[in-house]
Amino acid sequence: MPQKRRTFLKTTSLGLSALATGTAYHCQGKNTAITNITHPIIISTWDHGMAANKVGLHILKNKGSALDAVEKGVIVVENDPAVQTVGLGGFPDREGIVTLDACIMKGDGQCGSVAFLQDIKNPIAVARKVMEETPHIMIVGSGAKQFALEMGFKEENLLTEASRKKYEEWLKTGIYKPKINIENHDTISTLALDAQGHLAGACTTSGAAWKMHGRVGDSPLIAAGLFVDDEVGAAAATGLGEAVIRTAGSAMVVEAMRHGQSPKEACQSVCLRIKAKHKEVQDLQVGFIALRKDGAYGAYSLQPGFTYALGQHETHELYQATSMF
Ligand code: SD4
Repeated sequence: MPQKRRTFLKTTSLGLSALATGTAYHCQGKNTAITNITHPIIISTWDHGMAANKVGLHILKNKGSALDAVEKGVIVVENDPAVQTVGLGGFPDREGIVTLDACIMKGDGQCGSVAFLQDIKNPIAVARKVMEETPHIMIVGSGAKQFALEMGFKEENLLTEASRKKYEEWLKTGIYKPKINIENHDTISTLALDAQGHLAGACTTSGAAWKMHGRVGDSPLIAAGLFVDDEVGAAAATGLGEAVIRTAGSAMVVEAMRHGQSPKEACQSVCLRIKAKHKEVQDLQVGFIALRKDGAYGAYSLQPGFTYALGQHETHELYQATSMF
C-alpha cells in the first residue's frame, strides 16, 4: 500500500481552487452559500479517493448535488472488495465479523448515520436513508440492519476470502496494536462543493481491523468523523477514531475555519490538539481533509503517508498531505 501511494503523488499543503474567483469569504456570515461557483470540487481521503472522486466529479459537472456526488463516490469504494478497510471485503473485528460505520451530512445540517452494521455492503446509502426517511440521525446494530432490509437493501456476506485469510493470520498472535496508515485503517471520507454552492460529506469504513466486537469509531459520528456547514466549510477525518472522538475533530476543523483559519491551518490546529491529548503519538495517525465554502481546500496529518485525492475541472490528482512528524 505505501508503495502504491507514492505513484502520481504531488506535494501540496493548501489549494485555492479557481472556482470562486471574485467571491468574498465572510467567516462569520449567515446564509452565505456562494452562488457563483463555476467549477465544483471534490476531495477524498487516501488513494482510493481517486475512484470516488471520478464518479463524484462527473455528477457535479452535470449539475448534480454535492450529496449525490459524495454518496455515489464512496459507494464505488464500498463495493470494491480489494479495499479491505471499507464496505465489502473490509477486515473483520476480533470475532471475525465485518461491522461497518458510516455517516453523511449536508451543509444545511441534515445528516444520517449507521454504526455496527452487518451484512449490508453500502452503509453510506443506509445512512442517507436514515437522514431522508426517518426522524432520527443515527441507527445502530441490528436496528440498522433491520431498517436497511426494510429499505430494500440486500443482505450479503461481507467477509471475503482475502480478508478471512488475513484475519486467520492475525489470530495466530491475536495482538491488537493499531498501526495506522500501514494495514488496518483507511476510511474513505469525501467532501464536495456543488455548482449551487452547497457542501456535503460522506464517511464510511469497516473501522479498525480486529477491533473489539461492538466497537464504534469516529467515522459514523457527526462532529467527529465528519462535519459540514454551508456557512463555513466541511471537514472529515481518518485515522484512529478514538483520538478523533476525543477532540470532536471534524467539527473543530470547521470551527477553526469559521474563525478565520485556512483549511490547512484548521486541520493542523486540530492535529496539534490531538497530539497534546496523547502521550504516545509514535504510532498514532490522524489525518483531516477540509474544504471551505469558497473552494479552498487543505489537509494535514500527524504521521507522514496520508494521501488525499482532489478532483476539479478536468483533472484528478493525488496529493501527499503535510504531516506533523
Ligand atoms: C476508525 N477512523 O474506525 C476509523 C478508521 C480510519 O483510516 O479512519 N482509518 O477508527
